[in-house]
Amino acid sequence: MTRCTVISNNARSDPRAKIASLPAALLRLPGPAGDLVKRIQNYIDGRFVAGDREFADVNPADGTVIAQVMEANEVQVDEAVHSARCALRREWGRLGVRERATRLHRVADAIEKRFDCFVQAEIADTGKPISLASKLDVPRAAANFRVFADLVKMAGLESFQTETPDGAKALNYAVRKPLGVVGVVTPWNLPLLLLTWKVAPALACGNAVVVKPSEETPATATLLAEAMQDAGIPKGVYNVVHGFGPGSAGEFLTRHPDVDAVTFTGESRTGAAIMKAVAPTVKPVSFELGGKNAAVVFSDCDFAEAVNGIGEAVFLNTGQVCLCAERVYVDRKIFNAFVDALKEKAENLNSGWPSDAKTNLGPLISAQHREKVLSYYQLAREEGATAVTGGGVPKFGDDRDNGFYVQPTIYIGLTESARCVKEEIFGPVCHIAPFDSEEQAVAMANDTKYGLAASIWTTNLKRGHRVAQQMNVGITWVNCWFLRDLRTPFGGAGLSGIGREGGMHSLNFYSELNNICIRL
Ligand code: NAD
Ligand code: 6OD
Repeated sequence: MTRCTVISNNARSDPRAKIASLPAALLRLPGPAGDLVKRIQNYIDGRFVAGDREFADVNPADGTVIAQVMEANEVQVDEAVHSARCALRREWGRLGVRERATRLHRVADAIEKRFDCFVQAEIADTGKPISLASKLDVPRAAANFRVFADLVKMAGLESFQTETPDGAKALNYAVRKPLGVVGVVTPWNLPLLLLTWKVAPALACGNAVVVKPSEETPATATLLAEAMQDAGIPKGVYNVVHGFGPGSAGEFLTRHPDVDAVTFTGESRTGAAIMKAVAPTVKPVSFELGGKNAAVVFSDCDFAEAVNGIGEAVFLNTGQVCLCAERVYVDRKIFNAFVDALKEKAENLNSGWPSDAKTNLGPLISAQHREKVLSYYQLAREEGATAVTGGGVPKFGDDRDNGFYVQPTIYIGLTESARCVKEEIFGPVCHIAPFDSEEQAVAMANDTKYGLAASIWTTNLKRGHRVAQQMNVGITWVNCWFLRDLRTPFGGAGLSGIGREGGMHSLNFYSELNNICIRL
């Protein structure tokens, strides 16, 4: 653990405090009047730099402003892209795979050295429970670098001994080359995990990146710059530009003519806007988008395992995981028992302060997102749902009342065509519906324009395989959820995305293959 990044002006030892510290890298500038307001800066060509406008970084747990973020203007985004291009022509572009992999392991080491700073920065931005940030988000960031560093060293490539009908002989083999400058645009729900999930393979393949983290969660992307410096990643290889989407850094980056590829995680309609932006320059894209995921519970499931697993699948990260189950289909034979058990699970969640180790349900990310989720709670009532539990806003009697908490919520009684069953809500909420046959369950689960993930709960092995293979999604879990092996394909069908990342799929997206044919 490093203490290098701790400042004291806002530090509180109270476990209710949203944040004990923000890292020094985020604090290079004093406020206009020399005050101690924290400023989160851009990172361009190896330097932390201001922007000409600022916006507030808000604590979702109590609505206070924790920092000001320096928004990059169009010229700065251009400088970041230029700096990435130049880095490819210098040392980084000449490094062999082994040395690149060694440096990526050092990035993982540097993340682990700053483990507590990353955890604090992540919970400061998102309000997520410390238990989650320290078990999932930050360890996965380090793992992303280690896995892709090892993979790129091990990865083989195709080769063919060729004989043509007219007797010519040749050897064909492919070599892997970087794409060049990759634009990385990421969301706020798992900020560091999702950013490093893309940056690690991009760097492993020898690219340079310009990342545009979500305006809601700028801190860990900036702190990662400090880890990159520590690890000997040359200037220009990793750049961070802060800002919004349209008319701001997100748009400037994705329509920049000198960006060679765009990798994006976020809402489906943002993916559509980015697709338009990249069209004139025909850039490769990888899109990981929204979901309206189903969980299918058969009467032969291990009941306790299914209730626990679906409790996670619905409520983890306050339902703000693209893989979360918002539609739960349960065999009518166990429907009432299942609804009661999930209700009990929801009512036992602890909506505490993020820094409290016992908290397992944080706030939503923002006031605006809470408005959206609450509008679906209202819509569910209008569409005729029965709230089994929740449906409103908790009252705490302390500063959390100024934060963006909502109650964990379970609905029953909607028709399958209801908007609440069709549209992604992205909150701690699900609708549970009964089914009477396996065929009906499969049809209901597949009746969506999305196609990201599904989970199947059954102890019948044959049924597990049979149903899983009929799911029109990118990822199906059987008797588990969000259990990850980073070598496996990850992505979605339909509105849930374009392409697959993970393992070799990431290496294939972040590189160009050059096939060489040698006449023998
Ligand atoms: P969002 O699409 O609103 O924003 C994501 C990023 O895109 C942000 O950095 C934002 O500033 C930027 N952006 C917005 N408009 C842009 C534009 N026109 N041009 C360029 N950049 C633009 O998504 P969000 O609200 O941050 O995240 C929640 C959504 O992300 C949900 O729909 C969720 O399902 C999805 N998601 C998907 C996955 C996955 O792996 N499939 C993972 C996490 C989140
Ligand atoms: O685990 C991952 O690699 C991944 N991309 C998870 C996405 C979660 C969505 O919110």
